Amino acid sequence: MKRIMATLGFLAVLGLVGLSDKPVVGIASGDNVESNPTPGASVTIQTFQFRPALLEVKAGTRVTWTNQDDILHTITSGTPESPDSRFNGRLQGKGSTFSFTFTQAGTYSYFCTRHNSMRGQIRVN
Ligand SMILES: [Cu+2]
Repeated sequence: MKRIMATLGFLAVLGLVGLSDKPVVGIASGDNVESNPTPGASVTIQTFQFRPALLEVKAGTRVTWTNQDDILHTITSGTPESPDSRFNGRLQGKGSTFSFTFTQAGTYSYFCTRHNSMRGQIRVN
């Protein structure tokens, strides 16, 4: 029983530390204490396609795109019809990367400005 109380106290302290800083999604509940604070996910660009075209992540995830093509692609937020300038990465050639951290839930569309048929989405839960 003492051990349980100590654990609860420890979690309470963690909660206070989390609140003293800017609010962080996922710290409100003790259930998330063990989770990785900066989880990552990746999208590969290959033969003019984003893979996966739809990626689902939790809020706070840093997504990294890696270009496997030998030409320039961009990671531009929005759609060709209505870019929203949330992010805009340029991947010059093979091996270059771009990262963006999604902090708010929602569905984020992006595309390549050089090849408008290249489109992808990040769904943040
Ligand atoms: Cu492209």
